[in-house]
Amino acid sequence: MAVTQSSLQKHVAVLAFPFGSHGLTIFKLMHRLASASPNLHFSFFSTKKSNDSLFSAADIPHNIKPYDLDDGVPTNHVSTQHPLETVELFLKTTPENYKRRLEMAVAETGRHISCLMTDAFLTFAGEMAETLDVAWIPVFVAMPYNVSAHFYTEQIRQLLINGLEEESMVRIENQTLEIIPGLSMMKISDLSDEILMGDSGDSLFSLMLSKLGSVLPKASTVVMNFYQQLYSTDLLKDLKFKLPGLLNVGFLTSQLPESDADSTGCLAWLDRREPKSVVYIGFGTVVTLPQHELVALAEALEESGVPFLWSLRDDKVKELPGDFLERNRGNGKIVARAPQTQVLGHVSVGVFVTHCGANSVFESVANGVPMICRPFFGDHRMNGRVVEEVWGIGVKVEGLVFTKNGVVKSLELVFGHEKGKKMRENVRLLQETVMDAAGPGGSATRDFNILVEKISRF
Ligand SMILES: *[C@@H]1O[C@H](CO)[C@@H](O)[C@H](O)[C@H]1NC(C)=O
Ligand SMILES: *[C@@H]1O[C@H](CO)[C@@H](O)[C@H](O)[C@H]1NC(C)=O
Ligand SMILES: CC(=O)N[C@H]1CO[C@H](CO)[C@@H](O)[C@@H]1O
Repeated sequence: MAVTQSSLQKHVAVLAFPFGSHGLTIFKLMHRLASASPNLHFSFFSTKKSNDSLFSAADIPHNIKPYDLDDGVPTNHVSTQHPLETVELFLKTTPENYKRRLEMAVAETGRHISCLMTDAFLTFAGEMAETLDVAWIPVFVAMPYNVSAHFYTEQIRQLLINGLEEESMVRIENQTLEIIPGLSMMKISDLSDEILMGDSGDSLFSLMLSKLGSVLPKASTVVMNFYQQLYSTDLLKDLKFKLPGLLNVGFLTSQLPESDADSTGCLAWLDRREPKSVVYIGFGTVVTLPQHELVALAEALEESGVPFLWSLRDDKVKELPGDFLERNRGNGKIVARAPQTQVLGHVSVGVFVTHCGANSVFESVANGVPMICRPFFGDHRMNGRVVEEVWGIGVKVEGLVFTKNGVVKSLELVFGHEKGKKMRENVRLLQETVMDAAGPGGSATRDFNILVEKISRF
């Protein structure tokens, strides 16, 4: 592309939602865009904590500059460990914290913002873009099934209210969402508390998400961390109708990092195992397993005798049964943090025990690894439903909590049963689909190139 004066002036502001793997996801997208568009300037806004981990890699393109946001946590604050606590504190400071830093970036670079690319959860960004008179590009990092539930929140709540009048809550939980395009396989109990609570909940997070359905259609371009081929027909049709500027650029976090350093020794350990024999266990950064489930999981691993690689923080390792580590040294490895994409890409890994966060599911699919799901909150239950019933590439643990017997059964199913064989076959086919779509000439590559083109014109 020829360097023109106008493209030299462009300044893309990227606003991260700095929780879970949201920050990493939009960072990865920006990284690819910045490499593809060396003449554009990118300013990235996230908290210091998030910036520190994202910008520690060596290969940051020269045209990206990070800015630290106020995280809203008061000094001397005593944490309650609730996963939404820091989110709420952060949201209290928005959008002013973003606005202050945006002004700083404009002053520093001498360039006006040319477009605002943000995590789609930051629903206030639509208005910010309007004020700045620039295009807004929301990036949705969870599954499209999740966005659909936010388009039909009113209908879902009505369904719940009608149901409650006639039946008890226990019966309602199994009611399916047939009336919602693309969600017929979901049950009421799969939905998140944010949706079910309605406006009665006073959380800023719920309030922000409740605006998704009304603000997203105002954006001329909406980016999904997903592949067009992986939608059900109904879901894609409905979302394309609501969001005509939908671009499916593919999974953003599943690409392997440049460095192949193995500081934890996980990969060398995996090298010594049989192909597809190892259970990999990892619950991301937000989920904490209660101790009784941790113990049940450990006992199940020991009982079934399968080799395991467990990503577990040091403070949780202390909660394991007495000499568990000693007894299982030959068969298992525990590390504080495993390099997940590389681990899932290793031939020895046969199954992933996961909370079913969207990026974990995507990384598993991209590497053709079936899953055992233990959903916790947010979109996990919906994702688990997709994994088990829509794609047929995994199983949820019995009762949705870890018990020794439940885990042993799930492991037997995946490794020994005819159903497990079918899951591996299904996930291999999905992996191929994803590789084609991400390859040269694939649909995700095409949509990414459209995005590159758009941001240089806005
Ligand atoms: C809902 O479905 C689950 C799983 O199929 C079942 O165990 C449970 O008994 C059902 N609940 C009711 C009230 O029918
Ligand atoms: C969509 O995902 C987010 C992130 O996990 C969650 O907070 C939200 O409640 C989900 N929505 C639904 C309907 O599950
Ligand atoms: C503004 C800024 O650069 N903030 C942090 C982002 O990440 C880098 C690299 O780790 C840190 O040094 C900065 O403090």
